[in-house]
Amino acid sequence: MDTDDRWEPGSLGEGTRRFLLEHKFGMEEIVTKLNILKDEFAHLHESNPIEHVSSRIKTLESLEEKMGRKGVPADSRPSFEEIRARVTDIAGVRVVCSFVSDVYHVFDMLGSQSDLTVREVRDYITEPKANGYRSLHALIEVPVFLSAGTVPVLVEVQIRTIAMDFWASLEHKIYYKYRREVPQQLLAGLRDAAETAATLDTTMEGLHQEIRGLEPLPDDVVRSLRAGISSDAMLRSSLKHLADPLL
Ligand code: 0O2
Repeated sequence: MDTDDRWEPGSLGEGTRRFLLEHKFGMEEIVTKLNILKDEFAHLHESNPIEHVSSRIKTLESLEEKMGRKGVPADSRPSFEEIRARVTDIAGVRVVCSFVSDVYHVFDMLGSQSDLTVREVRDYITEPKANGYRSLHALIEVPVFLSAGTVPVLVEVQIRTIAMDFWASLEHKIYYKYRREVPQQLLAGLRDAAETAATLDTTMEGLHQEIRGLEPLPDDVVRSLRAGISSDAMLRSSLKHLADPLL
């Protein structure tokens, strides 16, 4: 095995560049697929299960830190195969949806595409982490077609609601601010906030299902929605109309 097949600590040698580029290409394939679905829903359907899509490749620093945590420290010069097997979120894509049912719908639409293989699913919605974290994680393998052949690349796709995303962003900031030593009081506050977010998701899902079973919304409500009125104001307005269509 030559040096190009092994990790060089803190360096962007040719092997490392190739390794990270492959992940970037895999990530871009998945993002394109999700954006196609998002556009299709925007143009051809009444509602869109995808609010937004974001993506990132781990930085060298963050990847080396996680390699250390996963038992393949950078200074042991692990092979790229070893790193790939232990660190599965080098390429990450995040999909934010309005409703919990949309999370599973998006997962089904992506996971059933014939060129993708779902390697693993971690459902932290059905079984939230002890700290309150909720999200659906899927490790998806995508073929990347390069000049020398096809490389299978693993991409971690995280699908969550707006409420789950709001919670996770704040928790992530707190976690790093306190360098993983978060005070007990804050941890308890975060767990409570996670419960509140889960309750909000359940309530919104119920209202959403109820509204979907009724007449289509009037044009002025749809226009307000497209203009970006908050979902809370939107729901109140829609419900007011549905309660009294002459209003
Ligand atoms: P970053 O900065 O987002 O890249 P783990 O050992 O749990 O860290 P593993 O085994 O890969 O990681 O499993 P998992 O559960 O799929 O976690 C991978 C990623 O999910 C994390 O990447 C986070 O993005 C997100 N995640 C998992 N658990 C939590 C959590 O409790 N809070 C928040 N805010 N995000 C979480 P990184 O590398 O930790 O971080």
